Amino acid sequence: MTQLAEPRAFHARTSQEALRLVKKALGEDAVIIKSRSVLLGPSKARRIEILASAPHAEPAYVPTFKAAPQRPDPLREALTFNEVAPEHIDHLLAGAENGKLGPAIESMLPHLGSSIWSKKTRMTFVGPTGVGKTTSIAKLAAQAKSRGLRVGLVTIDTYRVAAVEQLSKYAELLGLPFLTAGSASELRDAMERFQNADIVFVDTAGAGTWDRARLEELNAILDCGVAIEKTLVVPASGNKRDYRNLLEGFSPFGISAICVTKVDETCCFGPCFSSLVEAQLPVSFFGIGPNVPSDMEQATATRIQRLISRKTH
Ligand SMILES: Nc1nc2c(ncn2[C@@H]2O[C@H](COP(=O)(O)OP(=O)(O)OP(=O)(O)O)[C@@H](O)[C@H]2O)c(=O)[nH]1
Ligand SMILES: [Mg+2]
Repeated sequence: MTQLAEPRAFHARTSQEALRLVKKALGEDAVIIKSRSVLLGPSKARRIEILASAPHAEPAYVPTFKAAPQRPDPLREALTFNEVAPEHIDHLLAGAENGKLGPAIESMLPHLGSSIWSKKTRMTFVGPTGVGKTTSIAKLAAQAKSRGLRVGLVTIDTYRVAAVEQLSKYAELLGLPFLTAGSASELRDAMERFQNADIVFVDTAGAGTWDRARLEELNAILDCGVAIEKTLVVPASGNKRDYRNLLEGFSPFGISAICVTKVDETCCFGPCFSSLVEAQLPVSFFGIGPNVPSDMEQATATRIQRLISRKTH
């Protein structure tokens, strides 16, 4: 039988860092009692607080009967079934409140569902081929228009005729102005022409992380002298290695947010969730189907809880 020592509080900017502090101070077997997000110090900086104890054996008491087998925790089983990383399962369960994982998820993923609807947003979607960059831009452009914002569309994916046609077709359907740009100076010109727009979306050609030349070319065009926020688009289905490779491959771009697409197509969201937690980047949107504009929603802890605690595929 084990007994817990007096709990101690650990603070850090991210849950990973806080967990590292816990393990360093109390060892690998440390028991996490609670995890939450707190405002610390005079600057009111947001920090993750983990309350943890070191277990230590109680030598005096030796049970003479066989301990009853522990009942399996259905929530732990569901999280395992959905392949959430074991350390994230512990963290989620430590922060669970009456089976609700929302606060724990929010403490693990900073700036979930961050809004882009403020004025003067200039953003581009980058990512591998076929992941849903153009469709996501069309969905968001339509939503922005319906909020009364002035929207401009640009594509720098000018190699493929079909790619230009795809976005120009959406622009026509949505009644939005559309420009193409094949170089940094053309992109700067396009941004100048759209200077009165509230939101400008820039579509890019898909690029695999192994294709360094293509990635560098893409980065060179986007480096046009106008600040453009870069959202990395990743599919909801994948394994941990694929995600790590993607995030590392695109990190030289200075990614400011992640949009997860094809959430409707995954039957195992755990690897995506755990990779997002490791990335510690704002997760802005979820693509939940192919329909424009309806199948795009701001990322929420509620949707994530549903995805990682499903009991059937
Ligand atoms: N089910 C589902 N399909 C999606 C979603 N987002 C995009 N798609 C589909 O995925 C396919 C590829 O979408 P695109 O937007 O052309 O992908 P892309 O990243 O722009 O592709 P490239 O420009 O070729 O790199 C299309 O058939 C879309 O309808 C989604 O959230 N769910
Ligand atoms: Mg595209």
